[in-house]
Amino acid sequence: MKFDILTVFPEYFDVLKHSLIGKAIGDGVFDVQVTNIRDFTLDKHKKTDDTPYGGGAGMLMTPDPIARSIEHVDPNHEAWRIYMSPRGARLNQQKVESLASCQRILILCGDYEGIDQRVIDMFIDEELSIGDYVLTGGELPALVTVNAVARYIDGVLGSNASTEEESFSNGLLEYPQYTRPEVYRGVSVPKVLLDGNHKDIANWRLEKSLEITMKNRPDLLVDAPIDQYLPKKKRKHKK
Ligand code: 4GM
Repeated sequence: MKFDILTVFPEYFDVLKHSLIGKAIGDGVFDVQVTNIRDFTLDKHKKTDDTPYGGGAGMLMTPDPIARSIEHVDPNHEAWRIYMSPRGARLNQQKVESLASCQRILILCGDYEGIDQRVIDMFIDEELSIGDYVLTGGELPALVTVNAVARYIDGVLGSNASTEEESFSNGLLEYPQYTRPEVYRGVSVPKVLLDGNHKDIANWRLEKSLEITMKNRPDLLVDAPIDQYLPKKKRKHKK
C-alpha cells in the first residue's frame, strides 16, 4: 500500500520516521511519499495562498500549485484522493478498515482557512474529518489517518497484536485490561480473569464493554450489533 501526502509543511511527517509506522516503512511493508506543494508554484515568490473572493478573514490556498502537484504524483488518478477538512465525513474505525483495502491513497492537507473549492471539485474523491474541531492545517488529521489505516496492514503491528478485539471492533468500547502484578498497591486484578473460565471471562468483558460504552459513548449503542448477545428468541434479526 502506498500513501502520497501533499502539504506545504512536509516537516510534520518527519514523525513517521519514528514509531512502529517508521519501522514498517523501513521494512517495505508500506510506503509514504511526502510532496511539498510549494515545489509546484510557478511564480518567483513561491506563493501558495491568497485572500478569499467575497471577503472574510484569513487566507486560502490558491488552486494551481495544488492541481499541479496532484497531477504530478497521481497523473492517471490511480489513488483514492482524500482532502482533510472539518466539513468532511467523520473518520471512524469502519472507515479506517475500508481505507486499508485501497492500493493507493493520496491525502491533500489544506492550511490557512482551506483551499479553493474548484480543486476539491476537480480532483478530490472524498472529504474526511477526524473530529468536530478546527486545526491550523490538515497535517495532523493526515497523520492520524495514516496511523489508523497502517495498523490494518500486515507487518505493522507486532505478531501478537490484533485489530479484532479492540475498541470499536464490535461497535463497543474496550473492556478493562490488567497485567502483572496480581495485586498492585493493594488493588487486585478482578478474580474472574484469574480463574481461567473462558466463558465467564467473555461474559465479564462484554458486561464491562456495555457499561463503559453506556457511560462514555451512549451514541455508539444505536449502531453496535449487540443483538447477537441476546438469547436467540429475543433477537430482532435472527441469523
Ligand atoms: C478549514 C477548512 C481538518 C481548515 C479546511 C483540517 C481540522 C480538520 C482546514 C481545512 C483542519 C479535521 C485545515 N482542521 N477536523 N484544518 O479533520 O483544510
